[in-house]
Amino acid sequence: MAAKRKAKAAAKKAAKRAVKKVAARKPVARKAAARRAAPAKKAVAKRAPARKVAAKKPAAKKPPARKPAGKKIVGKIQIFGPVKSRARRTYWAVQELGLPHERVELDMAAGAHKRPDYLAINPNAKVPAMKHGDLTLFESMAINLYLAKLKGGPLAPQGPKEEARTLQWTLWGVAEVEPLLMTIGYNRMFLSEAERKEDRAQDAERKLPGPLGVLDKVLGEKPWLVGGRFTIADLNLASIVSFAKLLKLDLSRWPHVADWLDRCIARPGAKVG
Ligand SMILES: N[C@@H](CCC(=O)N[C@@H](CS)C(=O)NCC(=O)O)C(=O)O
Repeated sequence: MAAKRKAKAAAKKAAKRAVKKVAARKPVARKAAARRAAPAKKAVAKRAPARKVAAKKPAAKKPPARKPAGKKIVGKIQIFGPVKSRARRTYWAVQELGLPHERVELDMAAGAHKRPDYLAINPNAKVPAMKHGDLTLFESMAINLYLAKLKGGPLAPQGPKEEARTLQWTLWGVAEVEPLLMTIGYNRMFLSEAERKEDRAQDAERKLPGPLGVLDKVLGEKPWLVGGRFTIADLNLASIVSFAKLLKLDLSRWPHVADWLDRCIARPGAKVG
């Protein structure tokens, strides 16, 4: 029995020692865990500033404010004509192209476009006209095509095929659409009541579905006239077709034309004031 008690007491002691050992190991385990955690903390501490630097980098590399792509222009560009005239389409072009320019808003009511200094620039006594270095130009569309080519970039035609298509739509607008809209405009708006002839306006309005139907079909197949992007061809033609809005003509019969026109004139560059 005594031997049994002795053995029991020895077992108890051994168990106590074992508990002590574990207890003693706990702080060690805690320390080890702390040590294991420490490098992690250090790594976090190390990574943190690295992350800060990484976050700063893109800010330092921030791209400059988006400028329209294209060549740098040398020499002063002057555009002659009031905003409420065909000069508006040229102001639209220079704004779209991001070209620095000077506006010379002639007082046409006072006959500024008939004075010798202006006639030296445009002998037709009409606006717009443009001066760039030793080049003087009249005809709004010629001016716009020159400016687009001068600047280059996405608004300008890329290659002979795009150039031909740009000319096609620009000349077509001037020849097929503008005279009809002008006839309506003169006979319903610009001429004095006594001079207006409503039958002329109606005749022009009857002819309008011809060209606008052609344009509607084309724009039903693609969003823009040339090269799948907004170009000077869209700007030139939209500047003509938008005259229909001023005349309050209903374009809903040509939904693709109406949609395209809205997209063109909603562009920030089209806001000429
Ligand atoms: N085809 C010319 C037409 C120019 C034109 O007729 N402009 C009008 C103003 S929109 C003008 O200057 N008219 C002279 C006048 O009213 O005396 C162009 O597109 O530049």
